[in-house]
Amino acid sequence: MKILFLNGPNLNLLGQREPEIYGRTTLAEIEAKIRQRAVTIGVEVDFRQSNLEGELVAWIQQAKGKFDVIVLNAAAYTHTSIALRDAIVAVGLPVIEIHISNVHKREEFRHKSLMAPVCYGQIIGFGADSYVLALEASVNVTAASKAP
Ligand code: CA2
Repeated sequence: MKILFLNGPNLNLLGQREPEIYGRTTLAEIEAKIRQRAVTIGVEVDFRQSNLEGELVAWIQQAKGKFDVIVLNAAAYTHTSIALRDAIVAVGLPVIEIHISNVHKREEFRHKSLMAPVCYGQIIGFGADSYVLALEASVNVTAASKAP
């Protein structure tokens, strides 16, 4: 089983600024934790970040036939990107939307996700653990879709 983790704009800055919102863990540290846990549960992971909408769209499109589940923190594109939403629909893979912060406790413009209606589910507000919870959830998503 292969899981693709995609991270959107500015998430490369994690751990460096706004620790009261996003914590002190860097994206590299999150990736290391995910890779460690993936070995334990016996799944393969790829972990990527881009500040470019088009690159994220391309990665979602290319995931078909290569990955079983996509875990997506689209960052600010969550609230704006019809292109990412269309790519999720086109790829036809289960996508788990995740956020580090609880977007519903924050500014109103973060309450709306254009991704949510086309995603399998959401994991929001658990800090860096949102990634670990999504990894665990990914295994169950595939298991459920293979059930008789
Ligand atoms: O809580 C999340 O995971 C978000 O996806 C993070 C996005 C934000 O636009 C979403 O509304 C919620 C922002 C990612 C930028 O991260 C930074 C980290 C450190 C310093 C500045 C930005």
